[in-house]
Amino acid sequence: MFKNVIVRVPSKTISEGLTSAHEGKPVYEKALVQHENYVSALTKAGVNVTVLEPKDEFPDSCFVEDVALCTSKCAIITRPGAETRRKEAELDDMIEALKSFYDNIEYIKAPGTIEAGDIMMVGDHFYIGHSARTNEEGARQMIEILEKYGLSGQVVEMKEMLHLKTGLAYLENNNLLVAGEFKTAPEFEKFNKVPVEMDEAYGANCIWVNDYVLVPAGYPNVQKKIEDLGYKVLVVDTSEYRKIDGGLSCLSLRF
Ligand code: CIR
Repeated sequence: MFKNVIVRVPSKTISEGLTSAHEGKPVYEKALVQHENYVSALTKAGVNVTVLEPKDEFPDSCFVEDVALCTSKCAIITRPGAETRRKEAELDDMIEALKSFYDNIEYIKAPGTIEAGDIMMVGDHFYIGHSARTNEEGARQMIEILEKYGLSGQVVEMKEMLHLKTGLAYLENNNLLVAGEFKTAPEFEKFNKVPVEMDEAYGANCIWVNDYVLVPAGYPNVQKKIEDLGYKVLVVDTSEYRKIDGGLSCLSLRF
């Protein structure tokens, strides 16, 4: 069960966020409303939500998932691979918020880079995508830290997606949403794989929160598959975040 979530209100500069999508620029006012609805859905799922202030100097800073990994034993501050995002991991208010929940705070150091959107937690084990943002040294340091706390990690090679969790979502109870290259990845054979088709690939970025699953609006086949597994679904519109490659998981730290 998750008790706590940390989010950051999107900045006025969100339209300048990094993107590979060709879907136009996010509309700030709309992004704000969608963020409020996201927080409401999380609250409904029974977690306490800590809301951090926006940081206009960092257009992507609402994607707090990338700057820390929150485990049952420690929080690990990452070192983002995207240069424009690197200093997001040094923002005092985030580090203070994490210190209020955790006695143990660890840090990834140069030349390691890692964004926690590349890390999927399955119990005490963590799958780490080796992506354009997460390098071998970042993954090595992360696994070393995890092992220090009795946790474990393994690297997953990937080529197509921005982050590991762009195409994977663990819904607990062995259920794993899989899209694109991860459908056939040997690492995930042991799971009950729920395939997400190409035309709804963005819908693979769902989050499990205490028996609810938050699903992005506009992906009816994904939604139905999740409902058929017996989960209560909360649909949240993330259209403005999609324009800059962001989704439901990226917008929060859950622990
Ligand atoms: C970026 O490119 O870094 C942001 N525009 C999107 C980050 C999405 N984060 C995530 O998937 N964990």
